Amino acid sequence: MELPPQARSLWRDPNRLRLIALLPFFWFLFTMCLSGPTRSASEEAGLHLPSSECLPGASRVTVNFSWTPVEGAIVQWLDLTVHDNGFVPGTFMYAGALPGNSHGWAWEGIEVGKLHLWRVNAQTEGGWITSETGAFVPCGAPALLEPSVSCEGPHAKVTLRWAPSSGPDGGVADQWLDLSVVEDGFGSALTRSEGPLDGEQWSFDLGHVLSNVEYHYRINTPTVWGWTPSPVGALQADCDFTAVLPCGDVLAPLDKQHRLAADCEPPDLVQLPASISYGGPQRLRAEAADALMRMLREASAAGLTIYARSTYRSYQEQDFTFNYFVDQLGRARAERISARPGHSEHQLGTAADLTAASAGFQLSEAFGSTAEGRWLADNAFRFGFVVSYPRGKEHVTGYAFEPWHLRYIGEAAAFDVVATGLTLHEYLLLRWYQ
Ligand code: DAL
Ligand code: ZN
Repeated sequence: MELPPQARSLWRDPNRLRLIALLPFFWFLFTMCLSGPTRSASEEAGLHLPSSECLPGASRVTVNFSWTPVEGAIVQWLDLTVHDNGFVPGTFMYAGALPGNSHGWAWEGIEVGKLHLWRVNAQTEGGWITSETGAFVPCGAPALLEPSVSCEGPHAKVTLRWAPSSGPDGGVADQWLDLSVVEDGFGSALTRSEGPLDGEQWSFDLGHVLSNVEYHYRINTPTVWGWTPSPVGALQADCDFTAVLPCGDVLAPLDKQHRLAADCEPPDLVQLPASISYGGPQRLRAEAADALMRMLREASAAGLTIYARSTYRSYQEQDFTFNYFVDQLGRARAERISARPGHSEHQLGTAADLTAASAGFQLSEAFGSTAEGRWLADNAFRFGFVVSYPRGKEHVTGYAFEPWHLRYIGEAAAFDVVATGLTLHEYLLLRWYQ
């Protein structure tokens, strides 16, 4: 290509050539002057995800904003808008003028569940720099309300209720219900999760087998901070679907599935002699009282002094006893050592809790290792008594080992129990339903 004469001379001039070589550099300096530093505004004023405490049931929370301030900023303004209105002047809130080097601000009273946009403006020598825009939905954890439980025929129906946290559009946020039989066991294989739920309650059928199991539950809502759970609630359907046994039968298979009516009282209670009673007057049905006195007389002849410490207990007394243990030890432990009202052999008037000085007059496992406890384990059947809750049989009887608790069933039946090696519970059930 033929160059014009001037151009040709330009190309030949070494000084001009040097100038041309430097042109990209001049261009770079020029653009820098016009546009400022090449680092982006968001790098200058980097926003960090706001954090907020999730307050159950709260409609407003404090949100902590933080960012990286622009170097050399003179003053900064934090803009906040509830709707995506593009920060149109006059429609958004702001916190200012914040010091140039400030990098955080706690903003109180921000509404939960709504989409918020925010940004930081920094005034510098070179003008205003605006950060990128951040978005978040403040977290208000759902609050649990009182559940309702009803016992309908063979079913326990439970309705869990809660106050949901609201979603970005003011509606209900995504919610998941976690249900667990293990306290704090959410996330385990035993957790059942239902969702997404868009209401304020959820009903389910516990059936009757699980009606006496304690459940733990919570509502979980996803937000930009991750899952925000409600506090954990506990519930138990106290439905009694157990069979009612006739009153006054010595061989009634009383257990966790069979009970006596609340007004069932033995017809022939007699008071035991004070000499074998501990902790106040003790009463048993006449036949059982007679057998007990014979048994303790023979123990005494063998040099062992045994006392009756707790004998007949009415439905109301058992109600008090069971609830005392629930208060003291919690329901799960109470269920292992105490019968619910209507389910105790003590209401039959044929069960006696026995103890001795060697066990400190306590009803404890230690009694089983005393000479008196061992003698009873070996000899009680000869008088018609059986240890109802033997060691190592909790999975069968439903109760922990009680070496002190003996029930009178008559000599023939007691002999059968020993001969078969069954627990009293198994033996009586077999007899009852055969
Ligand atoms: N301690 C036994 C189980 C009762 O309460 O009858
Ligand atoms: Zn007892």
